[in-house]
Amino acid sequence: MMRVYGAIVKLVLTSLSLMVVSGVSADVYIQCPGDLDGDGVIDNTGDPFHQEHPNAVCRSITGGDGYINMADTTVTGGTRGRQLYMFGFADVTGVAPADVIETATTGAWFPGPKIEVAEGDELFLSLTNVGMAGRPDLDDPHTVHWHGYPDAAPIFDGLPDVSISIHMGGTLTYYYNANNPGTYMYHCHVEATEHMQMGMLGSLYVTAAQDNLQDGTDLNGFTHHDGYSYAYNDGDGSTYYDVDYPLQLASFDPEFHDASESTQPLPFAMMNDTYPLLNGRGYPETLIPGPLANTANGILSQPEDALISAFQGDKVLLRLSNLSITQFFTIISPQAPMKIVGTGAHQLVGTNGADLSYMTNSVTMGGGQAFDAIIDTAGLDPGTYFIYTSNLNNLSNNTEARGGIMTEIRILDPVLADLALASDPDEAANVQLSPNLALAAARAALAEQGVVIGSNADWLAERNLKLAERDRLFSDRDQLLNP
Ligand SMILES: [Cu+2]
Repeated sequence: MMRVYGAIVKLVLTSLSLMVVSGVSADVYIQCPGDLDGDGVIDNTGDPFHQEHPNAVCRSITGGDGYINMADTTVTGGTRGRQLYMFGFADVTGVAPADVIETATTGAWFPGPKIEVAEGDELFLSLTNVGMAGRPDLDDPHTVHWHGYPDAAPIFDGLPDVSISIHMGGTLTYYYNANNPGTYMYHCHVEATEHMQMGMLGSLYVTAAQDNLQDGTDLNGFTHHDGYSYAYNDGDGSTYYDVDYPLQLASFDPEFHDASESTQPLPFAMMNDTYPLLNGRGYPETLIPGPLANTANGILSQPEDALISAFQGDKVLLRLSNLSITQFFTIISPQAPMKIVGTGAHQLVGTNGADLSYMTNSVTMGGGQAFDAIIDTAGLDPGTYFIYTSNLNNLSNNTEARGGIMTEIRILDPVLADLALASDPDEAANVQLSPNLALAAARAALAEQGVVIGSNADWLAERNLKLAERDRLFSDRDQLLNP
């Protein structure tokens, strides 16, 4: 224990000294054991710092501002709906330190980068505050707070009143031991009502150590095999899943965002969230696979779709969370019942070991609540099923009806899906391409054509590349569904 605290103190002191330096140059300084060039990627596991932290995992994110589009295209008449100014996080893991500020300025995402770590990992999560270029009068700091996480060290808990917050140009590497599996969420805790309404939210989960048992291990009659995953260390395979999806609920008030962009008094008391969102999108954009580019600067600011695909027979784990600061939401799945196996990052088991999981078609979530819901598709025919909110006013994109919190579960015939995948062996890798890597690839492709990112014209070219990539993912997905 002392060793751990010693390491924490050392990290904090080094971070503080680096924060002072970072104001001087455009570089950012992050800490990642075995990362030799400062981009947040482990280069050398033989490095002495890494040998001290063999289970180290590194992520590098930024806090700042940016733009997002809502889904009300009928109202706006365009390909994207109403554009909103926002605050948010972005992933810069793999970006060279000298390029972080430029990459992430007005480059915020919503929701923030999904953070997934395995039980036993030590996460070195670096947060750089790139400032808010759209609001040069603001000098707000940012933090990362792991909501509901039971044992974050107070110094890394992100409450600005009692710990460190990160000012513009500064970087702090947060340090966490991932020792409690479950579904969490994270957000900025600085002026929380404002910064959360503006978009500083993200999904966070810790996968269970039970995933790494030896092949053939008996779990009270359930046989574990390599590649099996569980929501919790259940001891009996009852939280087994084949595929998991985050479904993060949130909502935006367009008048609040517009007031923020135009430096007007913020209407806290009149807050009225009329854009209900699932992974940062209203229906039907929840179904568009891959990241979406915004209309302000072409940045892929909406990284996460909410389309749920599974082969018939799969068990699908939905990691449901609500980070709305104004509303409860009820999610229903009328045709495909859900088994709730956990809430608040705790498996539903009594102190005497009794199974407290339950079957339901409906989950109601207050702000800050998370649920782990498993849908068993074994009894469902291949086809499309719907998940949506029963709060009818939340089935809209502001004034446009037929939107809001709704998505689809597409259950594929395993035989047909295998055929489609076999015809394109790169398919799996392409679908996994992260927004961050897609952006880097787009930049590299443009650089080869002699186009330097920076001017508006170049952004348009880059955006077109991204849209082409999105269309390609779209057609691949269609082919998979209708081979
Ligand atoms: Cu903030």
